[in-house]
Amino acid sequence: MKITGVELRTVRMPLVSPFETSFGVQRERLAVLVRVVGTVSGAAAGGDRKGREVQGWGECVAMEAPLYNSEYAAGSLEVLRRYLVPLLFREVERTGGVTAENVESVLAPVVGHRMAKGALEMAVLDAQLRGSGTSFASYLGAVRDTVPSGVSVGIQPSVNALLDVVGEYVTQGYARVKLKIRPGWDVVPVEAVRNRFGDLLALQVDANAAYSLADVRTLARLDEFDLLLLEQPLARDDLRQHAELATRLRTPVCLDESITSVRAAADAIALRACRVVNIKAGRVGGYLTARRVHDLCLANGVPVWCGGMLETGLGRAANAALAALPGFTLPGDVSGSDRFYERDITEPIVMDDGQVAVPTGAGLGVEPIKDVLERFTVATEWVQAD
Ligand code: NPQ
Ligand code: MG
Repeated sequence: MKITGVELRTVRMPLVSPFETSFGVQRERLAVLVRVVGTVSGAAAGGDRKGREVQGWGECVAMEAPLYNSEYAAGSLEVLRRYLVPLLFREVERTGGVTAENVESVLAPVVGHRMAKGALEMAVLDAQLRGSGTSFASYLGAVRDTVPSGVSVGIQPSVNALLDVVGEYVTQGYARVKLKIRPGWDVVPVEAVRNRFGDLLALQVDANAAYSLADVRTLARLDEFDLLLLEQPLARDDLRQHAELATRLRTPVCLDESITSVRAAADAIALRACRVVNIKAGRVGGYLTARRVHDLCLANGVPVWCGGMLETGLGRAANAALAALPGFTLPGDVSGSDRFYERDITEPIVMDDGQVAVPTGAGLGVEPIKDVLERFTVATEWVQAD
């Protein structure tokens, strides 16, 4: 497609309740959205020589502050406006167009900033697929039309509060519960949840890198609670220590923050640093790379599941499509929009009977609702070819 303009929009959405993790408490979701506007020609336009207008949406999952990883919303916005979008325009000028499949190589001169790159690739892919009438799911290779829906439960003020919150999600029918843990909030709350809800509850925990190898004894105490997995216990850049820890635990170790690329996933598997992989498209630079991480894990017999970054309906729709690939054998953090938002910017993604439907429409299959989008928008700018 030819790209004529890119809109960068910042939205600020209140969360239904504070979300606390080992790195802090979030009360709002600030997100950068990317809208790519362009034209498609030839076969994709049904033989229309002049080209047909298309647009596509992307969502950058970087948080407002660099707490989950080094990226942060204002930094993503700056790198998009100043480097990434201009690289795309230069490519269009040089070759007459871009495809989602070559966005990664076009953006490769910029080091890092995978979440920003992933958002731009997602927008180009959405536009391309809307142009050809193909859904994200069908393009990525989905094999299911619904995906099991898990929920991530933040650190609570007390164990009683935690039991109430988990009870609510269990009643709603979530297929799996993930508890956020940190030193001082681990064995006691996990034991309480296991005792209250019984052995049949699919339960796992996420430490967001809050422990060190000195905590092996505490982490090993979690073994008795039959957890599906322990997510990212140690530092993001320490595969070796994760491998060491894994030999001391019965609970499978899963990596999230550490898996920043196909190469990182290959290293983690080769080093036996994890037995399960959390895939987040933004963290690895987009849905195309996410699919390659999936393919690698599937080939190595490593189960994967789809992580979540408090996405709006746009990212949530794309995640549902990704989670429908064959290697996603564990429920993901693909919950209903109402888990985080009173009002989503798209038609809400709905959890029903523990499942989320995979969108079937062209591209993402969902679109922002104009007045809702405007209500949450705090800044908009256009980047145009010079
Ligand atoms: C995780 N998410 O798996 C992340 C981390 C996370 C659903 O547990 C604002 C925006 C707050 C993104 C808090 C879940 C966030 C965020 C936590 C992502 O590690
Ligand atoms: Mg995580």
